[in-house]
Amino acid sequence: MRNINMDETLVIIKPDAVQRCLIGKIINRFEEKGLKIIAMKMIFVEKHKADKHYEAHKGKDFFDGLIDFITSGPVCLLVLKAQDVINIVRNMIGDTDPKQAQPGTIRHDFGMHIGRNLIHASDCDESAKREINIFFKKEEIIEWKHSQYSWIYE
Ligand code: IDP
Ligand code: MG
Repeated sequence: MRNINMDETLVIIKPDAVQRCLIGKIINRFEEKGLKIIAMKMIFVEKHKADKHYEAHKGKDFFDGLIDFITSGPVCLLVLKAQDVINIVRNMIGDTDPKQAQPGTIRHDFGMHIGRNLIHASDCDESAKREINIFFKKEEIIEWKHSQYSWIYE
């Protein structure tokens, strides 16, 4: 296996997916793909953290509903690490609107409505760093050697 540049992304399994008992199915997709989980926890998102996480959407008509939704029940947070992980995970979750998302994506396969789209994933490296920082302390990130790497990467 050559030396591979690894990126990190933040995933939030949102309150609708938790309530619908989809945590396992969603995490399973990431594990089967070959992505490494380097942090994971269940939390209630505090309002100030929700505001910070979604600050780019402040002022939009769906903002208040979005903050109510993301703070309405527990979420499951993951940090995933892999080569090109940000694009890979965005492709795996699919379009923001489950009605537009391609079959095989998480939002298509499990979702019906843009306001209940089950999952968040960072959209670029800058967002990933900012978002991971909102939800995880440095000591919560677990660096470990994935024993299958030589079977996942050339
Ligand atoms: P993304 O999650 O695919 O990156 P964004 O445009 O960044 O999509 O929007 C953030 C979140 O805001 C979406 O995942 C969804 O939960 C919510 N959202 C976006 N647009 C709408 C809308 O038109 N109605 C209700 N909720 C929306
Ligand atoms: Mg976004």
